[in-house]
Amino acid sequence: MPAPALADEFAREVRDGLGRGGQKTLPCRYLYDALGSALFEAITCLPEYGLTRADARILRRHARAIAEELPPNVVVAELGSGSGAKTRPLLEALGRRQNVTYYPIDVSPAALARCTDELRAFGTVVPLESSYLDGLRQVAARHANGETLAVLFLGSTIGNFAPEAAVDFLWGIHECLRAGDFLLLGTDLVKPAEQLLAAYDDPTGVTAAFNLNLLARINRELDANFNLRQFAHLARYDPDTQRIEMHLRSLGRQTVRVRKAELAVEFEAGETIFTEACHKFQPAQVADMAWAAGFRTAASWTDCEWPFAETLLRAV
Ligand code: AVJ
Repeated sequence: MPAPALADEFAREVRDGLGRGGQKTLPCRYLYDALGSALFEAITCLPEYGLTRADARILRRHARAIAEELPPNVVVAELGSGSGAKTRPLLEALGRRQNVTYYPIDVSPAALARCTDELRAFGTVVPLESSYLDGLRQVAARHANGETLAVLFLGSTIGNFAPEAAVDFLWGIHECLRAGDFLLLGTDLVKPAEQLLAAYDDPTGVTAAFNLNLLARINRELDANFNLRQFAHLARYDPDTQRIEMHLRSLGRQTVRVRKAELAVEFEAGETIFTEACHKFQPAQVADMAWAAGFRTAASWTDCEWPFAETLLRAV
């Protein structure tokens, strides 16, 4: 008999991911509840995690050059704006020549409130509390003739998707655009494995806390009984797929109950839950991925201190 449908999407996805044979998984977007988002902000301050600083550095150093690539009638939408701090220099550069409308799209109302405060001095901020593509469809519906849309998808969040899913997602963005609209895509580039492992398994344990909080969230929201001390954070780098994998490893044999998912899960000692993949890119792979989704590269900027690329793509 098939399991009954669960009303709650989170419960359903937890049951799908943990209730199966083979590799157990959980979707990485559930890492970002209020505590998870705060822990991610802390990760961005870690000396070992250079990604966010590289992203911000490029946007700061090249804000004018990026603005010059965009036409004067541009409106800006950002997928997963967070606090908006990284975007500020670009809006400032655009704001010098025109009044810009900026649509931050985020699932977190707290992030949107901070972002609106941070950026309202530089343009008309219209926050949208929504998932990425739903939000972008709302922007597209308001998008007037004669305006050019520039979508920002920063921070290498695209790296969370498997390669095929990344192309599908970029197609999803493309469907909301017209020919001549832009996408500014941030991608973390391949770098030595030791550097990546340190970034995703920092000695202070902030990333471990970020990962373990996913189990704590399941305890809180789905009435589960994970003992967090019986799981350990694990980060590994697979050079073939060019990705960091984050897992939670069961320290012993144990059974965990997740009441709202109507689930009892058994773990062998050493068995893992795969919680997040962070793909790294060669510059040519970014262009290929974008090409496969209907975009052409208009310009790109890279950071040498922490290899990272900001690529401006044009929809065809
Ligand atoms: C927010 C998805 C870009 O992949 O580096 C940081 C998330 N996970 N440390 C990343 C993350 C562990 C981050 N992204």
